[in-house]
Parts: sequence; C-alpha cells; structure tokens
Amino acid sequence: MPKLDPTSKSKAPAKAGARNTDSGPSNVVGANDDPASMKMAHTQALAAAMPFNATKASEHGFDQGLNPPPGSSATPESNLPGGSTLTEKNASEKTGEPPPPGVNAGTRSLERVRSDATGQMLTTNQGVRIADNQNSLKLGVRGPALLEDFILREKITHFDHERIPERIVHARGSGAHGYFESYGPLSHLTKAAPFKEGGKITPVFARFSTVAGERGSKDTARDVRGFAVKFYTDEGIWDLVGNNMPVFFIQDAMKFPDLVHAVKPEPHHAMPQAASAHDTFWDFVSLMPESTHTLMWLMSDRAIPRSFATMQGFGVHTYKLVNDAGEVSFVKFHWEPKFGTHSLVWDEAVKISGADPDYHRRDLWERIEAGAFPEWELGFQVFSEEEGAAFSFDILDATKIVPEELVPVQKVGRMVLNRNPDNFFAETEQVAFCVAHVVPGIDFSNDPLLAGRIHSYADTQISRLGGPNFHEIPINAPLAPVHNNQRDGMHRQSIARGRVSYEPNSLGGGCPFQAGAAHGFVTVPEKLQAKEEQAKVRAKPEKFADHYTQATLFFDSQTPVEQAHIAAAFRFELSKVQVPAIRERMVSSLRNVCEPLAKRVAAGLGIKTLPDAMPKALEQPPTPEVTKSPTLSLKARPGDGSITARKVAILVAPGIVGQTALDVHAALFAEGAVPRFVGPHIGAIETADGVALEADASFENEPGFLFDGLVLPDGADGVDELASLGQAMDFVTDQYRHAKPIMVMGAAAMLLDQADISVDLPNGQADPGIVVDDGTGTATQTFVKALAAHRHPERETDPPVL
Ligand code: HDE
Repeated sequence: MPKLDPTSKSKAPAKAGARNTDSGPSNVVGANDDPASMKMAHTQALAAAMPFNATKASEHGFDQGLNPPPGSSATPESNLPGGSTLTEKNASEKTGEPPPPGVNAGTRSLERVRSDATGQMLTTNQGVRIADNQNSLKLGVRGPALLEDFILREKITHFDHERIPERIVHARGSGAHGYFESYGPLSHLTKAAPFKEGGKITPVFARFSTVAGERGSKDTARDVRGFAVKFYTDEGIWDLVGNNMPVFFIQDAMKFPDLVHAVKPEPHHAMPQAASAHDTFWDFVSLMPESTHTLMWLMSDRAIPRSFATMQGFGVHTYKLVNDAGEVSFVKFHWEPKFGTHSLVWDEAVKISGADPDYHRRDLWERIEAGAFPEWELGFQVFSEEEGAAFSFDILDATKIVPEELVPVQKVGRMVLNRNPDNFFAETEQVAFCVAHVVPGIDFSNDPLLAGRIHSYADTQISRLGGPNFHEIPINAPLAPVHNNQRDGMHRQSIARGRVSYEPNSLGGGCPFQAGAAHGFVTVPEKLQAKEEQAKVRAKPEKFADHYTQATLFFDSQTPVEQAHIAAAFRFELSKVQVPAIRERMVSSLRNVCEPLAKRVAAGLGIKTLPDAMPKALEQPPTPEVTKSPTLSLKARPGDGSITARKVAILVAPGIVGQTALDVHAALFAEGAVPRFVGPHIGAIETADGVALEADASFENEPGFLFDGLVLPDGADGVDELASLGQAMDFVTDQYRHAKPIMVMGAAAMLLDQADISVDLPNGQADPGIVVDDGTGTATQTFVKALAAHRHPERETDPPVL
C-alpha cells in the first residue's frame, strides 16, 4: 500500500474516507498514489457512466420480449471497482496469481482436478503425511484407543459418508468420454453450437443405464436403456437425455411417479429387483393402454441389448430447432450405432445376469480400452409445424414415433466414445444430466411429458448431489464461461470477485450483463391460436387417445423371429403375475394390437377362452400413413459387417491340436474379435502337437453364454476329454440354443453329435451358423461371416429342444 503523500493535503479527506466501509467521502477525488481512493474514484466514474437503467424500457411488450437487447454495461478505468479487496494483489502460493480478466477458472478442463498418487506419500485430507496407516493410536499396545487419534477419526468419518443417494430411476449405468463431430454446417436448421460447421468437434460424456434396477442390479435385465449425452458446447451444456427406445409408457408427467412406483420392487417385500415381471407393473400398464406401444418395444429384444454399443438411441420427444433467422423446425433425435443393433436372447440374458451382472459395463469399458470405440451417427428427422399438424398422430405424444417412411432420418454427425473415466464415482455417478440444459438453437416442444422432465432433473440433483451447486462438480461444469449473480449454497466452489451479486448494477459496470437476443437463449415465441389452447385445462388432445395403431405398426414391422420373441416375453412376464385378472386384462388389451399375438400369449398362459378385447378410448382412429416400417426391426441395422469386439471361445483340453487352435485365434484377433482359450482350468494345456498353449479362462469362470461365438478344436484326445465334461457340453448347448455361430474343426464333430446338434436346420437346409472345417482353408473366413451376422435364429424352436 503506498504511503499517503502528506503534500497532497487537499485529497486527504477523500483518502481517509476511502478507508471507511461504513460511509465514504462526501466528495471523491482520486489520488493516483492511493489505491483506496482510486478505487473509490473509479467506482464513482463507473456508476456515473450509467445514470439510469437503459434497458428498462425493453422489458415491456410482446415484440420486445422476442428480441431482448444486450444489457447496458460500462467499462471501468481499472480493475479496482470489480475487485472484492485491495489486498488481492498480495499473492501467495495458495491464492495464486489472478487469472486474466473475465475468467471463471472453474470451467476449465478436468485436468484441474485430476490427482495422481504415483510415487507420493500417504497424507490426511489436510495434507499431513501419515506415518503409520496400520494402527490406531492407543494407550499402550493393548489399548484403549484414544479419542485424540485425528487420523483414524478423519479416515472413518469420511468412510461413513462415502455413499450418496442413487438415482431414483436409471440408478444402474456406465459412462464414457468422447466427442461429437459435425458433418457439415446446419445453419439453415439450427444455430446450435455443435452444428455450426463441418468437422467441428464438441466434447461429450455419455451414460447408459437400465431404468428400474437399483445401483447394484444386473445389467441384462429386461428394461428400457437410458442413453444420455452431455455436450460440452462452446455455448454451454446441451444434454440430450434419451432412451434406446423412441417411445415412452405415459403421455403426461403427472403419471411418472405412478409408473415408476409400479415397476420398482413392490413396497411390501421389495421384490423383484430390476424386473417388470410382477403384478404391480402389469396392473398399472394394463390399465394405461397408452403404454401398449412401449410395451411392444419392452417385450422385444431391444430390451436386452448385446452391448450399449449396439443400441439405437432416441430423444423420444419432439424438440425444436431454431436457426439464426428465428425459423423453427420440429425435430426427433436418433442415434444410429456403427456396430449395428444386436441383442441377447432371453435365456442368455438370464444366465449372464448370474455369471456377470456387469456384462454391459464390462463390455463398454473393454471396447474403449481395446480401441474398438463405440460410435453412433446422430440423425435428425425434421418436419415443419404444418407437416406435424397433418400427421395422423400427435407429435407431442411421447407414445408415438414419426415413421422413417414419413420423415427420413438425415445424418448430421457422429459420436465416438474414446476415453474411459478415471473414476466411476467422480464422473459417472456424479454426472447430472438435465433435460432443461439446452443451448441457443434447440428448444422444447409442448410435449406434456417433456414439461415435467424440464423440472425434474435439476430438482433431483439437489438431494442426490447435496445442494444447488452440483453444476460446479467438475464433470458437470461447462467449458463455456459461467458468470451470474447466483451465490452461496452448500459446497460452493467458485470464489466470485467483487461486491456485486445483483443486476441491474452500476457498481460492477452492469456486469455480468444480459446477452440479448443476438447471443443469448431466447425461447421460441409461440402464438396460441386454437380456442381450446386459450384456457387452463387438465386434459389431453384427441389424437392422444389412439393407443394401438402404432403398437400394431411396431409388431407388424418385426421379422417372424422378433415377433416370436415378443410373444414369448409377454408370456414370461405375465406368467410371473400372480393375479389372473391382470393377465387377462393384458391379453384383452393385446387383442387390440394383433389377434394372433393375443392368442399366442393366451395359449402360453393357459387362458382357454380369450377375454373380450379391451374397449378403446378411440374406436375409429385416423388411418395411419404407414402400416409397415421395416426400419423398426433390429435386423434393419446389421452394422458395419465387422466382428469388432465380439468375444469368441476356443475350447481347449489336453490332447487338442494346438497349432490349429492358435491359427484360428490369430485370424480372429486380426479381424478385431477377442478370442479366448477356454479350458477345464486356466493355465498350461498339453497339446497333441506339443505346441505351448495357455487357457485364459475356464468353463467355470467364463461359461459359454458370455461368448458371441464358439470354436471347437481338432484333436481326438482333447475332444474326448471335452465330451466327458458336463460344463464343456453345456457350453456347446448354450451356444447352439442362443443361436450363436459354432465352428467345428476335425475330430470336434463328435461334440456336436454328443450334444445332439444337427448341422442342418429344422427345415433341412444347412445351418449357416455352424461352420464345419472341411480342410479347404476357407472355414475361418466363413466363420467370421457367420459371426458378423451375430445370430442364426433360424434354428430356434419354442420351447427349445436342446
Ligand atoms: Fe427420466 N429421470 N424422467 N426419462 N431419465 C431421470 O434424473 C423423469 C423420461 C432418462 O444417466 C432422473 O438424474 C421424469 C423419458 C435417462 O444420469 C429424474 C419423467 C426419458 C435418465 C428423471 C422422465 C428419460 C433419466 C433420475 C417423466 C427418455 C438417466 C436421476 C416426465 C427420453 C440419466 C436423474 C443419467 C433420469 C425424471 C421420463 C430418460 C428423476 C419426471 C421419457 C436416460 O430426474
């Protein structure tokens, strides 16, 4: 602090006044040698530059509301007025050097908070090195333990509070970092930051989840999967919080707690976990016929994906795109997986849930670590308000799709997930997606389900993440600058400089000032025209009453195998329902979707006489534009034809021919698959040709249903050994039953015989999923093709014969 200049006597009162915080000098005269009075003088000049609130007039009237101006601001003569304290320049190692003006250091990359203990000593949370991490402090070696032991107490206290509430829905999940790359400028459609130019990269964090199960529940439950993507755009966070199915069970947020209570474990005994196959779920949905379309998806194989990387994603609701000129289009968001849409079969999903409850988490992690990065293209279905109004269904109804035959999907970019999190809790558990996080260029439709979501997501974080500052948790912090007048709250991290935390202000030169229409988010204006839109009412639009047309569309668009799986899933789920009236009610509802389906399900449930079809809310629904949409079948997206990341078991036992097994292994690995030698035990296996070979998995620790394909090796003694082992034969049977490809080499043909497996399909044709090595050298490539096709369901029978 400069000393007072005794010669500048005339400024002394001002200087002295500037040292008081309860009142100031009556007349501010700046003295260049005195920071306090300079601050006072510069603040006075800044405040005087804003003699009135220049934007006040713009707050009034409809047209002004559409086009708010930027807030008025004034630039201070120095950085003194914006500072909290004159002592800020007294830097220490802790306070650091000031960042450049206008910077909020809390929004920088995650590197600012990553920690690395490599080569470091253990410390307390206060950074005090811990000499002994084995013993608590005791009076003598036999105790008693002392209250003074601050090291033990800190450690235990922290441990006691390690858990946070799990998500009320979507508790079980897994996530990864990556990027979104825009294919080209989309300025004619939207001004949203990620789409501004071709090749533009926006960092993302994606999380996939099941809905109903608790945080520790199995991955392969029959359930909808969450598909949430956080875009860290340069204009703020955009969260596209979607699912792997394009429709939802209910039409109005009012029913969401009811739906979730119905599907979650029943309240009296808290069972079943992560399952919809119980009374309360089917009681609710059978009384809510608008659920029927989503039930068709839920009973389809979409609900038991092979991998997060092989699921489609959907924004579900209709959103709006807005361009620079303020023109609005409606949009549905789609994610299309590069590796195709592939699913499990139910028997397989059930078995996997026991052997590897982390199946999907593991798969996502392993793919990324192996460099087989999951990838999706983002697609837009764009239509105008007029087009939307003319559709036979309501675009605000989340139980309806817009068929791709009606509005094609245009690909606008791709998302690649190329980095696993460092820490599951800090990133995947603490990430807070929020439907209300949109950026200029994207806006909401009036979907009443969406409206409830806009509220819910921020609200839930307040109890889950412990207060209103969850946006400051590093994974949630935007990369775009954050400046506002929100202050305080639990766990506040940012240290706001200055005395101003309100707007309008002149003491901070009006800052942070409102961005105005040119830069800021302006909600799309919407004029309500129809009479029924001009009064408050609790009701739904008429078109929402068509509950069945699109359920039928979905079912009719599936392949016969998919239809059979849907029927079997209804049969299974409803067979778990204890109250017959609920089963029958559901069958009566299915009669409105498809009579043969209802009959098939009824037969499976032992219902001899079909109940009457459920009365419809809308007896004469409008004629649909599309009655078959092949893109709704999983088969429509086979993927890139590769076998990237597919797991293949090569069975081994003492006496197999080692070299051929190694050759197949090498060939599969070269194609991007992950082959493993699986034997009666891990470790060295003696081969017939003396080639060194190690089994990396055993029949016990990695059973057959965890693999996408199976190779049975040559070598008579080895094959005999395998044939004598029940677990090895289960391996073979499961692969066959789950319609997966099997390659048979030389002597191993005997294993098929022993398992009663025919190389021909029930219709007499050759089973394309069983590749017998005929010695011509082409078998491995044929097997690779069979593996790329993923499954060979032509061999399936219901019930399975094997
Ligand atoms: Fe959610 N949903 N949801 N939801 N949802 C949550 O937010 C909610 C809905 C979805 O990986 C919660 O942070 C309401 C549809 C995903 O962290 C909560 C309604 C769709 C995730 C919530 C819906 C979703 C959530 C629980 C009806 C597909 C996981 C924890 C009005 C478009 C995000 C949380 C993640 C999570 C509320 C319906 C997708 C409670 C009120 C429709 C992917 O806020």
